[in-house]
Parts: sequence; structure tokens; C-alpha cells
Amino acid sequence: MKNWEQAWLAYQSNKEYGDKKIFRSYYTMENSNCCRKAEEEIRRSCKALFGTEPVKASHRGDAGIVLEKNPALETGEEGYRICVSDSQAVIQSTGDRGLLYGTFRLLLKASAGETVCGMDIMEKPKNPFRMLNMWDNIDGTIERGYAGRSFLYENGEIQITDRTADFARLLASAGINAIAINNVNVRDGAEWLITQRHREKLKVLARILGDYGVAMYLCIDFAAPMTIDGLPLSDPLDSRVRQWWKEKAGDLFGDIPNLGGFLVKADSEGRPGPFAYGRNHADGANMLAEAVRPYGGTIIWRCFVYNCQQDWRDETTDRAKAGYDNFAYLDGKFAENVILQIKNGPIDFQVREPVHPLFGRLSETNQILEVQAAQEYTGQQIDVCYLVPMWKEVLDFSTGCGKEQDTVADIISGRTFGQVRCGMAAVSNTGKDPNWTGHDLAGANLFGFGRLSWDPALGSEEIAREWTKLQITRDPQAVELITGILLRSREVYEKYTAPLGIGFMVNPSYHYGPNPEGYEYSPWGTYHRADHLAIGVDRSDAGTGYSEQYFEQNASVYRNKETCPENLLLFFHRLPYTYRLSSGKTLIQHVYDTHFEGYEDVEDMEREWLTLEGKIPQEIYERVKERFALQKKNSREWRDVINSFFYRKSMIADEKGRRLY
Ligand code: GCV
Repeated sequence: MKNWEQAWLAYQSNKEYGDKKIFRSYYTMENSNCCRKAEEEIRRSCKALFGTEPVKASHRGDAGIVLEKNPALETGEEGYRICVSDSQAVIQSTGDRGLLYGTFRLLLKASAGETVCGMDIMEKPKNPFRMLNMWDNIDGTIERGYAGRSFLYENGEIQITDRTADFARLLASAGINAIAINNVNVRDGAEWLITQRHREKLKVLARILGDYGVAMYLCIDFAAPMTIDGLPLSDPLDSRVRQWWKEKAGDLFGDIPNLGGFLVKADSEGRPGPFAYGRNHADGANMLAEAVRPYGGTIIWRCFVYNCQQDWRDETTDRAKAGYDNFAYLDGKFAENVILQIKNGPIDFQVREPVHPLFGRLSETNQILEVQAAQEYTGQQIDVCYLVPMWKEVLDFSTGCGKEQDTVADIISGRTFGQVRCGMAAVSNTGKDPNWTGHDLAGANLFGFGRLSWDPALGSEEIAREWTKLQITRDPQAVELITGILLRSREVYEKYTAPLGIGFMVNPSYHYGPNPEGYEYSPWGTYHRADHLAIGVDRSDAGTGYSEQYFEQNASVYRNKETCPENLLLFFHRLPYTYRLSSGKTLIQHVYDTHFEGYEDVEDMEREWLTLEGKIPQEIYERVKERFALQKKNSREWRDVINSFFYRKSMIADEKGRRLY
């Protein structure tokens, strides 16, 4: 197996490493599964990094690495303390998972080539839930998957391969502690995952994940009592339905070790839910919560609910408002073991959206922030787009909810309202491709999600640099260059695609490539309403009123076009092409300029990449080179299609005289 097939656990040989004496041997008296995995990882990494097989010492004093529980520490189950002298690293925690996380931290530092001697740190995750959502289907396809087919399923069966444990290792090493193993759209046979049909393999999968401290969640079909057992209905208040779920939960939790609970997409994009019976989301979620409560289970309920049967002529319904409208009034109505999972923005993972207005409104409800590492609308792992800077913007957003600690990061960590079941989830960007993520540079998003959900205070640059050293190269110049590409990639992507927060100018259904009117007359509610004079939807108090879903601190900024951040201008306002931006440029000129620039930026990034030949593993170099060629084609197409669209609508020529069609 090639090093890069282990992503950031590549452990690229470093025989010159100054602190390698620490890694000569290890000692532990602990014998939990997590601890055994930590020992295994020490052996594996040292062999790859330094070419030595560390021995298990029989005396603590002789060992290079010591793993031990210390109940006196305030690390919690997942935190750790690492103290490294000149000859010994002591990793301590009150919990087994903490020892595993601490071991990975030490090993990754060494793998990045950084000094560990003198290290004295105590770290705890800031978010209790750090979860991955697989959108893998049981037939082996992946919804919005851009890295090949699923490694979890094939032909309607769960697959257990070497990849299973390797994936669990990757998750744990990035600090991820939970995973929903199937697509939130539960269909085409995945409904049956909760029946005996898949039980044995499910147990094995759960055990492999559990050994690495990763709790397993299942996405369920809200109508399962009907689909599976032919009940006449799935009304959450019906006693037969309630009993069915209670028995189902007893059966599942009784059998499967390490089961965390269920993740549910209900009444969303055609999925069944409580609405069919005149019930609300709290009725639905609480019914399931009651069923899993005896086993300490959790129900994660998604807030991605909107009318996807809209008539484009209807200008009063605003999809952006739907999440808030469906859930804000239910605050305080959810059981303590229910968590609402809220996408970062109100529409759907666009390259630029405002933060979801539900953040800050739910003071009595557990909540998880959902982001998408899969680059559905951000280049589909063909174009490079490092998403950590975007996620950080969301986390750092001050909601103005009236509490001192009022950012999204504060809210989802539980600091603001004292919730304990909360955190972050990411839609995974993985698949069967040997490098896991299709585009090698997309590995930074998966790793970055893990690191950021562990500690939202980490910087985008610091994460990018760490990832580059681990997965690609420790060569300082190459690290700078790759980090530089990653850090500007989202801005570049934004420049050549839909401008100023307007979003959704993509090809329908597969969502790659430009199509300015691709969704304009469809039922999905994502309209920009461009005509020959103006573009955008007025979402201010004078328009759909979406801006008013925010607390006044933000509402007042968004409702006025003069104060609205320019990168969101067309999300909130309808403006003429001749509108002047703060730069003095007209809106239309801004569109032309950014689109020409975006393409040139891609050419620059490609040129830089080509200088890396011979300095990084050749296969990575070649693969990314190929992706840059495709990205160049894509960005040129975006540039031309978007510029032509605006030119044809407005008939306003480019001030710089560039050719438009
Ligand atoms: C899993 C978007 C995607 C769908 C996805 C949905 C969701 O609409 O295009 O593929 O379905 O979001 O998040 O549920």
C-alpha cells in the first residue's frame, strides 16, 4: 500500500527526526480496545516514520511513550494531557478515548516533523459531537459522492474490508467521534438496515468503529413501521407506531454495541414525516426519543425542511425562511435526547450564504451545525476548494442573541445555553478512490473538519499547513505553496461562479458547471429573478422579510443595502446592474471583473502546482495536475457563461473592452 492511501496517516519516512528516541518503546497497563488501538498505531507509525519497531517496555521508567489513565486530571473522557521530557512522553487521560486521541496527537506532531520534546499540553474537545454523515447508499452509490463508489456498501450489502478500520483510524486521528453510516435519504433497500437482514455485519461495523471511539448512528425512514412491517400508518402519536419503535430500539440497542441513535430527514424533499398526520417535528422527534431513551440513545433531527414544490411565479414564499419557520416556534418542545441538526446556511451549502438564522433562536434545544465536506456546490472535488475558512466564518458569526457568548461556535459547543448534546456534523467527501477524497487536496477538508470541530479556535492556515505536512510533504517551500493554494481556493471558486451571494446558477440535478437559469423555473425555490434591469430577491423587511429572522444586530445590517456585506448583497437585495458598490464599480462591472480574475487565479494556481514536480509524491502531483486542467476548463466555462448571461440581460458592455458574447 502506498503512503498516500492512508491520507493524513501517511507517516512519510523521517529517519532524521530529532526526537525519535521518544518513539523507541511504549508502556501501558491499560487494556481497553481504544488503548490497544493506540498501541497498534504507535507500532505502525514508528515503523513507517523511523523504520523501527518500538518494543513494549515492562517498566514505566524505561519506556519512551507512557499511556496511562489518571482520574485526578480534568481532561474528561476525551481530553488528554501530553507531557514530554527529553526521553519520555507521558500521555494521560481520565478516559480511554482520551488516551487514543492523545496518542494520535503526539504521533501526528512527529509525522509533521515537529519537535515534541518539551511539549506540555492539556486539550479537551470543545464540541461533544464531532460527527460525519455518510450519504452512502446500500447499492454502493453515494449521493453527492465525488470520490468513487462507497466503501461501506455494495449490491445491497454492508462491506467490511481493510478500509473499514482504516477509515475508523482516520476519523479518530482527526478527533471525529460519531458517524451516521447511511444516506439521510433512506431508500432503495436501506430501510432494511434496521432489520435482522443486515444485523451481523452491522454489529461488526459498529465494533470496528467503537474500537476507535466512534459511535455509530443509523439514518432511518420515518415510515419504517409501514415499509417494514406493514402498519397502516406512521403517525408519531399512534400507540401502535410508538410501540413499534420501542421494540425496534430495544432490538437494535440490545444487539449492536456502540449504537448512538438515529439521524432523521423527515418531511424534507419527499421523505416521509409527521406532517402527513398533522403533527409537527417535535411530535416526530420526541416519539423516537422516547423509544431510544432507555438505552441512552440520541435522535438527531434535521432542519432542512422547505417547500420543494414551489411555483416560480409565487414571489411570497421564500425558501430561505423555511428552516426558521418550521423550527423556531418549537424551541423548548424537544426531548432532552433530541438534537436539531442545522445546515450552515438557509439554502443549501452554496459557496456563499448567510449563517442560518436559527442559530441563537433555540435557547432550549440541543443543536448541531451541519456543514458539507462533499463539495456538491463547490467544485465537486474536481475544483480545489478548501472549506475550513468558510466554516470558520460561520463559527465566528455573532448571532446577537443577547448572551455574552453568542457566536455559532459558542452555541453549538453548549457554552451559550448550557446544552450538552451539541456540536458539528459534516457530510463526508469520501469514497472508494485510493486517496479517499478524489481530489487529493480535498483531504484537507475532511481532516480540517475533524480538527475544527475539536477546536473551532484553530486557524484555517494552521490546519492547512498541518494537513499538508501530514498528507503530502514536509518540504518547507512546498508546504508554503500548497497552503497558499488551499487558503485562497474558496475565494477563487467564488469569483468565477455565482456572484455576490446569489447562488444556485448550477446545472440542475448534478450541480456542477454553470447554468444561470438552470433552477429558475423549477419547483425548488431557488430563484434569482434576473431580468434586463436587475437581479436578486428582496429579502429585507420590505421584501420577503427573511432579514427579520435575525436578531436586530444582524437584521439591521442585512436589511439595508448600504450596510449589507457586499459578498451577500444579491442574497438580500434586488439591485440594478448599474448599482455602485463601495469600490465605485457598478455591480455588472464587478461581475465581469471577478469572473475574468477568477479564471486567471486558477491559471496561477495551476502554474504554481506545476513547480512541485519532483518535490512531492509523483502520483499526487499527477492527479492534482489533472484536476487543475479540469478546473481551468470549468472556470473558463463559468466565466464565459456568467459574463454572457449578464451581458445579454443587461446589454451593458465591459468597461475594459474585453470580448463578451
Ligand atoms: C441528501 C441537497 C442535496 C441532496 C441532499 C439534500 C439534503 O438538496 O442536493 O442530494 O440529500 O441536500 O441535505 O438532505
